Amino acid sequence: MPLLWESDRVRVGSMAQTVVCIVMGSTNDWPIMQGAAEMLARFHIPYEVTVSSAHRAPQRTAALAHEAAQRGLQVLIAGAGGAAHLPGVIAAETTLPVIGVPIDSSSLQGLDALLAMVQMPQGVPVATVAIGKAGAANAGILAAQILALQDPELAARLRQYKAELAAGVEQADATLQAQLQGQRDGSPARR
Ligand code: RP5
Repeated sequence: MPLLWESDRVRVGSMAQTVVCIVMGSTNDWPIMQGAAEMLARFHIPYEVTVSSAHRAPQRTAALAHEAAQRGLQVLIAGAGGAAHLPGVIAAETTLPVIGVPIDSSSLQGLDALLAMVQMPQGVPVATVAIGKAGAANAGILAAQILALQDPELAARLRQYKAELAAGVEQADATLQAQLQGQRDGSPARR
């Protein structure tokens, strides 16, 4: 029997097994949630993307959560805005780790979604990241870090990413120091 959501999910990645599912409450969340997808792609993690809604499609959401583990998924990333129950409802139906991304799609700029996700009751955690784009990217990184516990090659790619972050700061500081030196010398610094 096909899964409720089999028909319209999108799979990306070259490895045999899709291990992360990105779920979002609306296709309108995709411009933000794309940040999670980009991070997963950067770390060569096969993922799939689908839309579901705790409120508009509760049965579809429950089926997604129920079937995730048996389909081989290992981490679920759920983004939603407003009264954002999507990650919490998914977390209620699975023992897989669930990462929640609050989307700033309402008049409260995502504060509503953040509180809905982070204030889960004891027993049903949602690993809630920052509101919006930074949070979506961090969700992808966090998923990679969870998967890297069992994958040394992925762990190495994460170490390389950290090294690139550090190198970026070194480069930014070098540029700043050159600019400041140029100001002190009374001449514009060359980049
Ligand atoms: C939430 O409601 C979605 O995650 C979205 O952020 C928000 C608005 O959805 P649309 O009305 O734009 O589809 O369920």
